[in-house]
Amino acid sequence: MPVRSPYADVEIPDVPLFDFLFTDFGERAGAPAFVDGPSGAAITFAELEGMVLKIAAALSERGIGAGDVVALFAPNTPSYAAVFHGILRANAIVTSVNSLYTPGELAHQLGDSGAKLVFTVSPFLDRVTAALAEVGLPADAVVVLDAAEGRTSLRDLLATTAEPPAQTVTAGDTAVLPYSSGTTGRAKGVILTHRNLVANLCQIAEMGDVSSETKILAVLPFFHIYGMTVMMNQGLHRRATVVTMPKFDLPEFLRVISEHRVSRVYIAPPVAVALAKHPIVDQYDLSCIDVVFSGAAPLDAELGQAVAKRLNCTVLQGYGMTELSPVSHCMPDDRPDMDLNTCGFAIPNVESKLVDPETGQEVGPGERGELWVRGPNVMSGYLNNPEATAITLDDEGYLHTGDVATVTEDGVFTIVDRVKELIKYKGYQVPPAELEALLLTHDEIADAAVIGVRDADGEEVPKAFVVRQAGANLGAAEVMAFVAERIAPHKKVRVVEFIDEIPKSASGKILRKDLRAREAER
Ligand code: AYL
Repeated sequence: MPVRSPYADVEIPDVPLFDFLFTDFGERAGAPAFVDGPSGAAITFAELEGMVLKIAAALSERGIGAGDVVALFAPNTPSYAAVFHGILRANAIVTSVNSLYTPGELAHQLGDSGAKLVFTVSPFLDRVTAALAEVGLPADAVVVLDAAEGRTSLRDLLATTAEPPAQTVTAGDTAVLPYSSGTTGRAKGVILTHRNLVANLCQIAEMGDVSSETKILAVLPFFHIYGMTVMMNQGLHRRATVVTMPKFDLPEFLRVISEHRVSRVYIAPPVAVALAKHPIVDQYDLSCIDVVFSGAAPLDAELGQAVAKRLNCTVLQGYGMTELSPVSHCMPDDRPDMDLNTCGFAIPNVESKLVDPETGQEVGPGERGELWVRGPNVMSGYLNNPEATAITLDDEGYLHTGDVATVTEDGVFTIVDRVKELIKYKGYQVPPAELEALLLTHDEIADAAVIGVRDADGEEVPKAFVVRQAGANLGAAEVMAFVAERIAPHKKVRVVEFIDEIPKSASGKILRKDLRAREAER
């Protein structure tokens, strides 16, 4: 029997995201919706709505509308939110791009998603220009959020006198295309509809105490679904204030929390290490923090407890996946006592199953099984990739997560392992298939396989097993440098081992489990 959420189902309004979020701000209209952490510059809910409508009007004037994809390649700032919702309000689709991507990675996402226009910031223009040329898009298919000589800027769009277009999208239409490798292969566009995003906001509203009193810190990027839904859009939904930071830097992070009196901090586990252990933390008044919420990779429970004790706050953990919009399981605010090894309960409207991958049979409480999730937050599929969709979503609507979990009689889930290829470095996805394909382009590499291993600090890092071409004398440093020059820093190969042969199945698939077993014996 599937495990139903212990929470009562919530109603999911059948409306596009704009209609769901931008209604009746009431007393909050003049309150800050987004504050730029470094500078303190704020925009109110009413100002944000005004910007969204102008951006929609200007995009519509430029011929962007239903079905068009627009890329957003920028760090977290208040204007990120305005552009994001402006694109949706123009009836178009946002593909959010990792701001550390190289031109090649950006070009891949632009080409694959069919993006027509890129919003970015001036320091990223070199990479954007190279990527546009690579995919054959016009060099002027760019809008900068700040300002750059000879470039269309956000300010230009906001100056339009046109009216916003009629809203023609409906809840079932695609809203965003974030990229995820899922259980296998390279990064793919994850089709999330307006309904998916609205649903996840309604679902998480039942779990967390986020209100107009809350100040959310958004240092995790809005381009990733965690930042997009849980910080940017949840903040808007609950009429909270979201304080943005363009990048993580520990002293600046602590200063922004303290100065803006942030009450709710969303993190990935590596930040917990700093909060628990770094001496500098004591130099800041962090008494404003009520909740530190960790997701995106497994949190070490002792570390979580150390953070709770040091900051005198509640520490919570959630589980999610881009394909789940992203949250499916989390701890509620009113259970600060929960075991931090767990990910809490299935959120409202979510059904979960744990399935033995060998037998396909559902397992009972206490037993390990692959986590399958069904609910209104489950993606509709991968863009232009029916094969990947078919192996991930089954006929009954369950998404097969590739994560292994256990559940108690009370419905508390713990993630215990991962059976998919995916590696997570500091909470970011590293698809082994992408690194393997890249390694194979090196003249002196005959074959390669990549798996996740633990480094000395217990962090998961990508390790490449490399077979040299006959006669080649390539070294580990050269392999790492070759990869590092071509991909974003979080995907760097951090360990290399030369090997005679990559273990493969009869059908030619890399036997990652053999490589993992080999690692375990070391
Ligand atoms: P993606 N414990 C263990 N593994 C986790 C956890 C967790 N708490 N959360 C995410 N993962 C892993 O698409 C897991 O392998 O989305 C999962 O399949 O970048 C993969 O990360 C998904 O990676 C929230 C809000 C988590 C957001 C998220 C992060 C979504 C990350 C909980 O409440």
